[in-house]
Amino acid sequence: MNIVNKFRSGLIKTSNFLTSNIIHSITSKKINPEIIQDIETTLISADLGLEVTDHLISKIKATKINDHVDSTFILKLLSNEISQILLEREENIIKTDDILPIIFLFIGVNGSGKTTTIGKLIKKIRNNKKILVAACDTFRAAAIDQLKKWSKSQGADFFQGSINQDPASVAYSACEMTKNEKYDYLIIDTAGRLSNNTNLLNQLIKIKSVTNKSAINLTIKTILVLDGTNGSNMISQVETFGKSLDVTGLIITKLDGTAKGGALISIAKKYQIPIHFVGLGEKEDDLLEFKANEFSQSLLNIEN
Ligand SMILES: Nc1nc2c(ncn2[C@@H]2O[C@H](COP(=O)(O)OP(=O)(O)O)[C@@H](O)[C@H]2O)c(=O)[nH]1
Ligand SMILES: [Mg+2]
Repeated sequence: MNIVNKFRSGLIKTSNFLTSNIIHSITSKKINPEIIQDIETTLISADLGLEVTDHLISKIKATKINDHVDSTFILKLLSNEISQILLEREENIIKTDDILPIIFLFIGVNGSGKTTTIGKLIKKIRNNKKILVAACDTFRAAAIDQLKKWSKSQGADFFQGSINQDPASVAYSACEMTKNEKYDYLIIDTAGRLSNNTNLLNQLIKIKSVTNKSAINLTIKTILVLDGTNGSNMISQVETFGKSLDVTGLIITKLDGTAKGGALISIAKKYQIPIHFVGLGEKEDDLLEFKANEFSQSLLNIEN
């Protein structure tokens, strides 16, 4: 399957919701307040958020009253406008001028898809590179096993501490190993659930600070993984994690399982944080580099 078709099939729930409702709304060739209202409701329901919705509606209103308007016209207009918003967030997780080694610190709430995404990411970046994966979710044996399985199957080396060991000390050892054994990439997996948010954040801050100490002058990327099925609730997570940790990039998972995929657009408009990948399934190839045009065209079912 080519990349456009992968986006299309992965985003089908949100896409079907948006396109069928919008097509249904266009009841005349001239845009009238009722049509506008209907489209607005659809955009809000798909979690595009007020800001993006207002922006898109203003663009629809600006179309000339004499213009022959049909659903294809409206879907194309929306796709183009959304694409423009998203283009600014398109950025590879590894840039051509990045100096190796790179440390990726994966953060996010429990179940957001961190471990699975790390597994998929190894396949994306492994091309002749030496990769170490470190299990800093040290509280659950099952979490360590899950990460180990992904690492082994995708060809990365695996580092773990003992169960319940301080995750920051595991991270520190992994950084030292990365330098000493000349790894190109270190990927650190973390826990997403602690007794409360403050504890979780404090622990992540500690992991980051020891990583900084061991890896002075190395590139550290802090990647926040968000569960796309949470729709607009993802925003509060960007706020919470972003406040204490300098988040350098986002990965939004499980967009295959929701009709609220529009929340990605709302986040793209609200935060100047690159979106590196989207997760569109549970398998190893279901992680797609985020592409603004492919994303918006798939969402509104526009042929290129
Ligand atoms: N449908 C779907 N499921 C996903 C995706 N990413 C992860 N998952 C599933 O979400 C669940 C939680 O993922 P996991 O990686 O363990 O989350 P973690 O707690 O953040 O490490 C697992 O069952 C994954 O298979 C995705 O993009 N699409
Ligand atoms: Mg995990």
